[in-house]
Parts: sequence; structure tokens; C-alpha cells
Amino acid sequence: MSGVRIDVVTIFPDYFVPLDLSLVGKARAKGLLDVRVHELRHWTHDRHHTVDDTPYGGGAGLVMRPEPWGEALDAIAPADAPEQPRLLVPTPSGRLFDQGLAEELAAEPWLLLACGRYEGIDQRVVDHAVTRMRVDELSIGDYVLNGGEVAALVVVEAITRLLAGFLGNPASLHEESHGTGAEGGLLEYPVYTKPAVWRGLEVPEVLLSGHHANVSRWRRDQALRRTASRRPDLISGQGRDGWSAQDRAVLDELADD
Ligand code: JD8
Repeated sequence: MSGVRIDVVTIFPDYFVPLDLSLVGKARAKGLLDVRVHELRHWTHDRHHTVDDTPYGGGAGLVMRPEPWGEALDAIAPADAPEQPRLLVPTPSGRLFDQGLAEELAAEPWLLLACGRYEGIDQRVVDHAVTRMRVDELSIGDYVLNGGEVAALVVVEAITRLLAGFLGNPASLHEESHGTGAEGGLLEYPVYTKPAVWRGLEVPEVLLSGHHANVSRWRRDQALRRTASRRPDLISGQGRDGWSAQDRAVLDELADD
């Protein structure tokens, strides 16, 4: 199997059934993607398949034991293997996962996602793994989830759709928000389809005009307006020389509002 290999270790493998569905499922069927989901408890040896214990230093909750994780990583990526995966550990205290990181990870041949639960994974698992593989502790956003599985699903989908041969029309990637393509960095413009009038609401005239230059300008203006109002950080993040004169005219007009 030639595609990108993604191993996922979790105590809730059923969370990853959705990866059998839809476009990711098709990518797996096309051999673009080799996803392997592993049940962490497979690497426990007591009859209760214990994966957690009380935290050193006290405090609420439980921490995931290092031993099952160590054995899981050793089994999936033996230290003497010719190559090692890039280990991704979802955690609220990780670096922010964004489109730039998604594009970087989509170029990796082998990823291993370690999904924690409880209060998290004993830190020594990461401290030991970095001695033989690249490790990224990442967060999908500033809100608290109950575990790493949902974040792992987000990461797998965001990476898979960037794989060559995945999207019917890769050109659409360039137009996307957050991408590093020409349109990147701005939120998407509003989109419309038939009918031209729906419940008394009309599609903007310019989109029916067939005047491609006017359509592009309108879409750019809409993307600038949306971004300025919803994500001003994405505007201030790009120096003024990143904008055309027409862009700056729109931004100045918005600034005056
Ligand atoms: C991994 C355990 C739950 C987190 C006590 C709630 C990512 N953006 C994100 N928010 N939350 C996570 C995340 C939460 C996780 C684990 C990722 C493993 N938990 C813990 C600390 C507070 N409980 C995440 N990516």
C-alpha cells in the first residue's frame, strides 16, 4: 500500500468508524490512505485492562499509565524499524493545529495519532518517544474536549483532503480559507446556486452577469468584508503590502465604518 500511513491508538476505536465513510473511506479504498486503528487496552496485562491511575502530586481525575503506551508505540513503530512515524498527540496544551500544519503533515509518509483520555497521558510517554521519533503535541482549538479522538478525526480529515488524487478538482484547494494559496488567509466569500430567487431572496446580480472580472472582484470584496468583521486577526496578520490597491480601498472603507 503506497499511500500515507496513519496509525491511531485509542481506548475508543469506534470513534473512528466515520473514517470508513465518505471521501476518507474512498481515499482508503483508492490506496491513498492506510488508516490502522489500535485499541490501547491490547497492551495491558491485568484482567481489568487498566490504562489509568491516580496522579502523582494529587489532584482530581486520573492519568493514563505510561506502560501500555510504551508497549503500543514499540509494537507499532519498533525502535529498529527503518523509518519512524511522526507522533501527533492531541492535547489542549498543544500548538494550534491550522491549515499550514495540515499541509506540512500531509507531506509525511507515516503519522501516529495518540488519543488520550482522563486528565491526559503520563508526560514520560512523549519524553521517551522524542528520543526516536518526531513528536507534535497539538490542539485543534481553545476549548476543552473529553479526549483526543475528536481532534484526531479533525486532523485526519484535514490532512487526507490535501493528498494528491483525493479531490476531484485540486484547483479548489487554492481558493480555500486559511490555505497558503493566493486566496489563502481570507475567509470564504458567500456562495449561491439555483434558484435565482428563493423565498423572495435574490442571488446577487453580479453573479448572474457572466462578467468574470466583476464576479472575482465582488467575491474578493466579500471575502475581505467577512474576514475584517469575523477574523480581524487574519487581516492584521498580513502586512499592507500583501493587499492590492483595490483591497486596501475596501479595507480603508471598512476601517472608516
Ligand atoms: C486530548 C484528555 C481531556 C484535558 C481535563 C478534560 C485537543 N482542543 C482540545 N481541547 N481538548 C483537547 C483534548 C482533551 C483531552 C485529551 C485532547 C486527553 N483530554 C482532559 C485536560 C483537562 N480533561 C483538545 N486536541
